[in-house]
Amino acid sequence: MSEHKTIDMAAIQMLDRAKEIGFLTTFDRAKAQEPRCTFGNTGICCRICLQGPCRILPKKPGGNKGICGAADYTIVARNTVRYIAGGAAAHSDHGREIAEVLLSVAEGRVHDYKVTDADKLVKVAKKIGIETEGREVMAICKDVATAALAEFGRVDETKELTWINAYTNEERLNIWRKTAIMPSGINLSLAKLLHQTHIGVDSDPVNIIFGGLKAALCDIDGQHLATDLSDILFGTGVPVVTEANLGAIKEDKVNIALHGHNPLLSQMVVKAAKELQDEAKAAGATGINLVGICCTGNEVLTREGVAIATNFATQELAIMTGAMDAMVVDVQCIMPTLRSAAECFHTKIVTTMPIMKIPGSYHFAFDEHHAVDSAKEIIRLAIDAYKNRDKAKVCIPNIRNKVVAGFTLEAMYNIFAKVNPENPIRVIVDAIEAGEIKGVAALIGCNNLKGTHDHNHTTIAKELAKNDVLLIATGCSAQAHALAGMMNGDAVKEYAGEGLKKFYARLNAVAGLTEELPLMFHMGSCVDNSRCQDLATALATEMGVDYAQVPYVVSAPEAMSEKAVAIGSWNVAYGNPTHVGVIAPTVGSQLVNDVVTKIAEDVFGGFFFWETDPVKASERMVEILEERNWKNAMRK
Ligand code: SF4
Ligand code: MSK
Repeated sequence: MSEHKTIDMAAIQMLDRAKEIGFLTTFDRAKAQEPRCTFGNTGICCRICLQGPCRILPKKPGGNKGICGAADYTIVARNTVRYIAGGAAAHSDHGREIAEVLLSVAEGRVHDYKVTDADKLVKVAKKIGIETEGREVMAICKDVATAALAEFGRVDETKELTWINAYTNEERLNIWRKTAIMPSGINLSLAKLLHQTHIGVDSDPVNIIFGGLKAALCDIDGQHLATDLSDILFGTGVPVVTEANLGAIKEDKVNIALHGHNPLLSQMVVKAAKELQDEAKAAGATGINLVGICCTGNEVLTREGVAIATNFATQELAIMTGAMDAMVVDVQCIMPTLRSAAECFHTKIVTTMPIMKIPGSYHFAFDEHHAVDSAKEIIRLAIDAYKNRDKAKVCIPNIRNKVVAGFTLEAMYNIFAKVNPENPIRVIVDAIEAGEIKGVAALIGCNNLKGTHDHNHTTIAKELAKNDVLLIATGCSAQAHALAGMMNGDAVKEYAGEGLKKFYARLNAVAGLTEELPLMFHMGSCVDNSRCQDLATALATEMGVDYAQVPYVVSAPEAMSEKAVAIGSWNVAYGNPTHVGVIAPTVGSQLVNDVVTKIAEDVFGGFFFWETDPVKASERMVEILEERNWKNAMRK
């Protein structure tokens, strides 16, 4: 029985199928890891040098420190910030790749890409201080791409990162300057953090954590430029209506899943699929059907309306349908076992990035000069695979839910502007001031099989909505809500409190959309957490208060990846209370745990809290929203 593993009925069907055919999924592997090692689980296992692993063994003489003398607080702090370094490297490298392509566009070196949203280009250029008046689009484009690339290699520590400097309120920047966490260059800060945490360097846990926060600010910088430049290249999303869950895979079509994070090639697959529909028909299918998994899925959902197949924990199960002809993966959150799952069927796994290969899969190296050609080759591979599909093995759960998504901040403002054309963000602030909604919660992050798949995500969303909290969502959290049928207007009727219902009714009356607004605004992929923070910045600015007084909370109900640690950390540095629904590996040191859950609030106004029970976590989030000090601060 698979019920306790996931709340997703389609996944339950596919887990039973996997069992029938003897394929061991991530759910089986998670079980095999129990019981967990207490040292690793609490963060007091150090493997930073070859003398290790060292564990903290307080009862043994000499065992209360590592061989080099590192205490529990040093080990826990180092382990934690190395997660941040990994996450920030992943997000910012994603941003750098987009910037490289944008520069190639500006210099006329590529033909498959172009500036799709010139308004966004000008908006970003103005924001980061690039002259736009009377200039050619391509000249502005070159300056923006060059400014983005300069974020990585800057070594002059008297300079500051351009993006966070431009998109963050001055008061907050001053807090970062005072605490010496304002970064100058992304590569420099990440290299310094790895240096700082090498054996025999920093043993001061607070200093190590502050080094980690500097890296976390590199993470949001890389995310923000990734979002901005992707919008410039591929367009800024507008509301779309589509569907989610494994029922979005179509028996009569050539099915291709787009999975990972970087939209550079997947956007080209979307383009090429439109052109090659006839080839699919010639092979006996009725056409090509694209579906998304993880954040590449969110990118093509937001801009192209591509349906969501599933999220992180259940990616292998998309193959268990027997109807997935190809899965195209780029970087991050891709399970190496996809290839073994594919071996049970006819599915082709296609890797596309030089740093991400899976033995035995097909590799089409991404090349910006021939991206559409590669995309076409990939689609033809899928069409060939379709011809070999064993119809007897096809078993697609008949579960799909309506999804209304595509809510970039610009798209949200377009709707709010129908109520308040001069000042769209006032629409949320008015609702908060009137007590109609208690505030805003950003539901973000991954799946973590230490709990039941998607249970924390969906329970927290329902509880907060019931308490009149306006919800925004990104990443696999957004996908969890979509899979569960909560990302549409019916969910507002079913789960929202009276205040939130009134708020939505007012917007629906003027929005002019074909569908009612959903229970949560899907703001995009993991890097699009930058859009969520821009919303928080707009609220702080409009309310005339510091971030730490805004009724805004963040929750990563099933956090898993290093990137999630980085995102949570910059949220805390911004002053945002941040819930994590798994126990973090900081608990092995009371000191470090107190720093991130208590002392952080004194310094930044933001803090972490760990709560695995989603109902208790929601209650705490509602309390936090009610405790936020915006009323007093606004009166001053
Ligand atoms: Fe052990 Fe110190 Fe090496 Fe860590 S750095 S593995 S605590 S000797
Ligand atoms: S994909 S980082 S599991 S959200 Fe962005 Fe999902 Fe987390 Fe990956």
